[in-house]
Amino acid sequence: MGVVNATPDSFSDGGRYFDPEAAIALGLDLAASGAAILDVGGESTRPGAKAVEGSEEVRRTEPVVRALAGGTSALVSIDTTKAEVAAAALEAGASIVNDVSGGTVDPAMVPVVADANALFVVMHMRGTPRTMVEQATYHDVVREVADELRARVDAAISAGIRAESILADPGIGFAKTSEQSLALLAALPELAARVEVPLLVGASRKSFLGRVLGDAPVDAREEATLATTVWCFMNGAAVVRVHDVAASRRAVDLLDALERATPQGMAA
Ligand code: PMM
Repeated sequence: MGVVNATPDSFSDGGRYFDPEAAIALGLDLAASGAAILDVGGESTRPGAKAVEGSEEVRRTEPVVRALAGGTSALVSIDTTKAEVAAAALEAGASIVNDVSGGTVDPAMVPVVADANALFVVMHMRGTPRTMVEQATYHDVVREVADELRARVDAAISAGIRAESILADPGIGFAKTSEQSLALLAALPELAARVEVPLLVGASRKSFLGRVLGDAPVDAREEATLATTVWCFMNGAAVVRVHDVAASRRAVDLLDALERATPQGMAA
């Protein structure tokens, strides 16, 4: 899954793709680099980021979704917590709704996804991006995140979304300290077993990587991001959400070749 942020204040790309034409060009480039999914977002989820009106978020994302759904063979995902934004994107050709609140911010979200028969990414967070930092308190982060995620998955199923249409995401960096994010990544197989739906992981360029690397800035986190891609796929994740799709794609091609290798060294 390649990240297409149509926001003026994203932490990772500093609003470079705020202009819809630039966001569309980025999405086309990510698809050409091998992204199976393009995740279009119009509201920054940075800790403390300013809220955006639904109408403004639709204005930012809808033309980008329409162009990418029509212009690539990748699936298009809308990264939003608002049902109004999800509905506009689904109408414009999106087939996945990626909700960082797991359907908890807007009660109308799950019915919109169910009615459209869309895929739903249920991410784990506590509070909102404005309040999440002080809610990173856990006794057993893996067990608690798994239980809270599973509860959101169950709520989505009860409200009419098919279990086969749901992916769960531990929400790396969302109401998690760096140590808690690392603990969740280290325990991906256990998390997958507890949540019982395929996992999506978004670790790309996040601050816990900077912390591990001795306060490395965003533009010095690419190799560590690549290590998370390899780690996630070797530990049972179904999808990774990344900015540099070409690099992750090349790493995944190698993993695929290793998986196909025969003991005799014959071409499979
Ligand atoms: N991270 C961000 C935004 N949306 N969605 C999912 N499902 N998982 C994530 O980890 C996630 C997300 C924040 O990162 P960005 O500003 O680079 O988009």
